[in-house]
Amino acid sequence: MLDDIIKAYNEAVFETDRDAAFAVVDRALAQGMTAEDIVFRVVIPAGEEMMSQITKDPDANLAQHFMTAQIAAAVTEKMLEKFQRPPEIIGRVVIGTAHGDLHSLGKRIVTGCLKALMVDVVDLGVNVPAERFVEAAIAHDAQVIAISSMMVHTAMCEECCPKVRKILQAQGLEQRVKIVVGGAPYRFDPELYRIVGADGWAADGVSAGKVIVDLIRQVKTS
Ligand code: B12
Repeated sequence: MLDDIIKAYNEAVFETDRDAAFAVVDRALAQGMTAEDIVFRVVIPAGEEMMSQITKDPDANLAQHFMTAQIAAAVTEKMLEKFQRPPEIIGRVVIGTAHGDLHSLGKRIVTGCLKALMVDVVDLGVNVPAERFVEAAIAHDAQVIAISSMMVHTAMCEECCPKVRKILQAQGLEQRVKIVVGGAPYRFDPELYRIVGADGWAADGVSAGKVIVDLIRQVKTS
């Protein structure tokens, strides 16, 4: 049964057909599959499968990429209500697009992937000032600040990630809150994250999930 469900769910997300994906989930529940298995054995592997397809095919469709993450987030939210034990939330992230940057698609994909990994996400939107990132991280007790930049100047400008680092430093928060960055400029220069003062970066939504979960664990065990 699991194989059929995985196949049908993958087909639905590859077709960017949200209704079909939910129909597969309803069928799986009706056949006795648990909400936990749907998230961990169907939804998360489907995201990984999508990423590996995209990596192999440079012309892969942005709509498929985007919808996989959005469907994953929506299914996960629905399944959380049905978990037999309250879901164990791994940690919390505040995410936003850097000061001066209005690009939002990448951030939304990362958010979808994080929700499917049981990471609580506070989305601050686009064009977020450095101070707001830090205030929100403190207010929500988040372990990670995630900053998306699609333009070189919104990755590097003094008001962007470098300022978040300076505020954390000045307030003695560097062990309590880690910074992760992502977006096109970081893919062109994989060392750029160090230059802007981040603790990590990731090239796509699925690897963002892994990097962020590692940073959350680092904070929690320090
Ligand atoms: C769509 C788009 C727009 C849309 C944005 C719509 C929206 N709601 O997001 C609109 C039309 C509004 C737009 C506006 C502009 N844009 Co534009 N835009 C793009 C375009 C075509 C695609 C960006 C995108 O959505 N990619 C798809 C997503 C899924 O990919 P992604 O963001 O990289 O995200 C993935 C990873 O990077 C990573 N990731 C992303 N964020 C994060 C965060 C973290 C923490 C982590 C870990 C990972 C991570 O995971 C994501 C999912 O896998 C790019 C070109 C390109 N091919 O990249 C130009 C591009 C980014 N834009 C560009 C420019 C110049 C502009 C404008 C200045 C144009 C203008 N003259 O007005 C304005 C800027 C407005 C502003 N102040 O922000 C330039 C930037 C150039 C540069 N070197 O800096 C680009 C590169 C186009 C180009 N070749 O010139 N844009």
